[in-house]
Amino acid sequence: MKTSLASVFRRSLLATASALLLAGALLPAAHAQNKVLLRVSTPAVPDDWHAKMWTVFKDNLEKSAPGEFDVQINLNASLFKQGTEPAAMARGNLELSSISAFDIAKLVPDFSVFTAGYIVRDPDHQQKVFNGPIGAEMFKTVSEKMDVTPLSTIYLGTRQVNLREARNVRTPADLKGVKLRMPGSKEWLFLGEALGATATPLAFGEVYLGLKTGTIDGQDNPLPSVRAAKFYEVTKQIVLTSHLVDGIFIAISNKAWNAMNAGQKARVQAAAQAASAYNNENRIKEEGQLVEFFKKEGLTVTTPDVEAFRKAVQSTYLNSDYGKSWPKGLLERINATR
Ligand code: KDO
Repeated sequence: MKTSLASVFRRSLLATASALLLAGALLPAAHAQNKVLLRVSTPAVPDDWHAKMWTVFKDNLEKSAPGEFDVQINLNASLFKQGTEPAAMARGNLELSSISAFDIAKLVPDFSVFTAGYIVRDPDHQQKVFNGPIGAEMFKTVSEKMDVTPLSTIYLGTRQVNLREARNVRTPADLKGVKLRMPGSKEWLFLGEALGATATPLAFGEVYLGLKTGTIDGQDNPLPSVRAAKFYEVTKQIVLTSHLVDGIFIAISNKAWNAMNAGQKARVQAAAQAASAYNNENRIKEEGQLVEFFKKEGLTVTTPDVEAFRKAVQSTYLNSDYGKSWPKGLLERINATR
């Protein structure tokens, strides 16, 4: 059979075209595989700032390194249960989460100083402590003992007591017998007891129903989370105890961190800073406006004898095994940070 030059040319064009088509079809898959996978798990509800901040994180990375990272955000504790994220990260099953001082204190006992009430004064103090030498020392220990690296400090808000039925609360004695929900770990329960209540462990996702049905009498959380999780719909009072200026930390598993090159680390770090700035700015602003909102929703908002709470909580911690284990001078250094 005779083959004309034209038909050879046609055939080779066809071959090239189908090779290109095949490559085109395979390309997205190969591309996705080469992306750095960053799975996020958090119990935060979608409308809370520390949930929305993960979109800021993702967008920031998409801008600084288009197509380089695959950030997968899982809210509402849908991927890992609240409090189990650090173990999941250490095992390499999860790359990112926002972990609490209470999560850290389980493995780094010195960190329990940040679970104690009335230690950190305000959001500014919190940033200065964690972005200064104390934070640097502590985060180094966290990385060594927990196999996760903290990247930025998130202001979760100042925790207040939120009750199902209104009562006259002036001092810790007035919370006697109140079943106050706390997250499920002994460090959290200790804080609830220090406030004078009967601390009851429950995961964040179960609190709304617990308040609605009356299996708990109250819960403590920062006002923006009371709004975002709609706890105000099933409670009647907020007592402004301001007992804990709470912080969480965007942390990455060391497995994921150590696999990154210097440029990737810098971009992830910058994205974590952007997420933190977004959360902190919005949360602080909203926190200042929420008392009015809750009043409009029909809640009673009261201010107790905060000095009485401060004294009781501080002395409970100082006389406890927690307080006794804090390294000499740490509390003084935290207090002296301005
Ligand atoms: C909570 O369960 O009360 C708490 O506020 C504890 C925090 O450490 C953090 O886990 C937070 O819930 C969740 O992110 C939900 O807002």
